[in-house]
Amino acid sequence: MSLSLCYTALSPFCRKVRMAIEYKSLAFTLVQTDDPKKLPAWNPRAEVPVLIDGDTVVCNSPDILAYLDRRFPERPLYPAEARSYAEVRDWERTADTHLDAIVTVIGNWKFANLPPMPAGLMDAARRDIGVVYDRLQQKLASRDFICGGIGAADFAFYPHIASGSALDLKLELRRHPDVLRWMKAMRARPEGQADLAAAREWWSNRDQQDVDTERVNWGTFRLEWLLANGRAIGLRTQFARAKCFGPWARRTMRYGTRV
Ligand SMILES: N[C@@H](CCC(=O)N[C@@H](CS)C(=O)NCC(=O)O)C(=O)O
Repeated sequence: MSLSLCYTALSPFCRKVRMAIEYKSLAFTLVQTDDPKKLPAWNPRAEVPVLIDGDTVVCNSPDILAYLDRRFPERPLYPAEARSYAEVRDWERTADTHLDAIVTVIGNWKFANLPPMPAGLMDAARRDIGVVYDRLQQKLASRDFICGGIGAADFAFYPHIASGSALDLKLELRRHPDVLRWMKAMRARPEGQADLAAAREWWSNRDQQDVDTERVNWGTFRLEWLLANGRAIGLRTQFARAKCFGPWARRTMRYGTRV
């Protein structure tokens, strides 16, 4: 039974999962859509990625990676040893929550029909992302991959940093030389090349993409970061007009249900 991945080339979470599947050399089909209504499997948060493996549907990228490791143990994404596993999860979670919050909130202004970006938000993004990049620089100064061997932490960080750079949240050559070295090495790998090609293809067909620019997925950590920086940008109105989306519309559905 082959795997299907519900995917969009712009989502860092989809890109992480795709890179992990390619790292494991697994056969898979891409179901590409930017419109959650077209997903062939139900994710109550109306989010991608979603992995379909026969009758099994897995949502949420760290859960997908953990599933892949159990189903296809070769070329593991997580170490078996407990402390090392906790360390990889810590870094992956930092990418999925903290880094994603900054990059996606800024990215929402590029893709969604929102009021003008509040003054100072870009500076706050640069300040906060700098702290994450400094930690990463310390880590990568003495190694090739974030937690030793390549794995979930690398595939989680790479797409966010690449997207951040396209949004003017760049690494600094003097401050983060080893993160830049690692980015270059990740991009040169087959998984990085496939990721780059997918992003280029998406952009070259921008006019035909089915992105809904009216509805925004703020997500928990993104909202937290926005509010921590004192910006509510009329969220109440956005929710009232159903411009924000999430699981609330179909509360009774279970994760992982086939449509
Ligand atoms: N925690 C989820 C986050 C997934 C997520 O936020 N996906 C976004 C794209 S980055 C999404 O599907 N948003 C709805 C949309 O783009 O239509 C994961 O790790 O998979």
